[in-house]
Amino acid sequence: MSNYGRFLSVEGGEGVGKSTQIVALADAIRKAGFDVVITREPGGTPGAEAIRQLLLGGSAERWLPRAEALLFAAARSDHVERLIKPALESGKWVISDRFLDSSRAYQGGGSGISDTDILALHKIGSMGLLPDRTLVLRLDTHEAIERAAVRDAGQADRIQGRSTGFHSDVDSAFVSFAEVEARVRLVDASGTLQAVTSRLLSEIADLLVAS
Ligand code: T5A
Repeated sequence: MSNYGRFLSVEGGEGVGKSTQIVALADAIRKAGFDVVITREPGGTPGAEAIRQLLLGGSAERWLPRAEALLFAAARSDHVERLIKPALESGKWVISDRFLDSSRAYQGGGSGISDTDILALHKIGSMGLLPDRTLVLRLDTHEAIERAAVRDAGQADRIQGRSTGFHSDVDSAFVSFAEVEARVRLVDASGTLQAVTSRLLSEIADLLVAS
């Protein structure tokens, strides 16, 4: 393997523990001797963080699905060109809290934009960059809502606040990606923090050994 870094994305529904687990995952990868950059979507660079404010704030009807998909793709383009690619090229591991598969699941599975169109936007905006591994955390919807509600004191953003049916379509989309794409792994997010971290680590063990 060259000194090109590894790219991981962590995906899943709201409140399943992505941000919490990414910190633990990064600690374990650093202990194995690698530099790790943690980032998030939408966001990660000043331009993409500005687009994040447009996407997550305001009324539920602020954006229709096509405009929303374009804004996520524009934010991702800036994120990939200015942060993710340079970090990988300098040999660092990058862990992104959400990436392309969130657009495929939310704007695709949840809002009806075709997967072909989402992937076309990704090719234009981000040169089609895919993670080496995508870890999808899955948790019973009620438990996830409870975790997020405790953390946010009931203040949902404009996408988080959509219907249970929408979030269930999002989850089904993530499952369908794992059925056909080997890089996508479903990981049970229930139980203790440590139990979830060790499940995640076992899904990237081969990448750690090969690097
Ligand atoms: N979106 C994003 C799209 O529609 N299209 C796209 O292309 C992209 C990139 C982003 C929103 O944008 C949408 C998806 C989202 O709706 P966000 O604010 O970045 O939103 O938030 P989310 O990514 O949805 O994630 P959350 O912040 O809601 O939740 P996390 O990160 O999954 O969960 P976390 O780690 O904050 O944990 C939630 C709570 O649970 C506790 C934590 O301490 C925390 O309080 N917890 C546990 N409790 C018990 N046991 C465990 N094992 C626990 N693990 C965590």
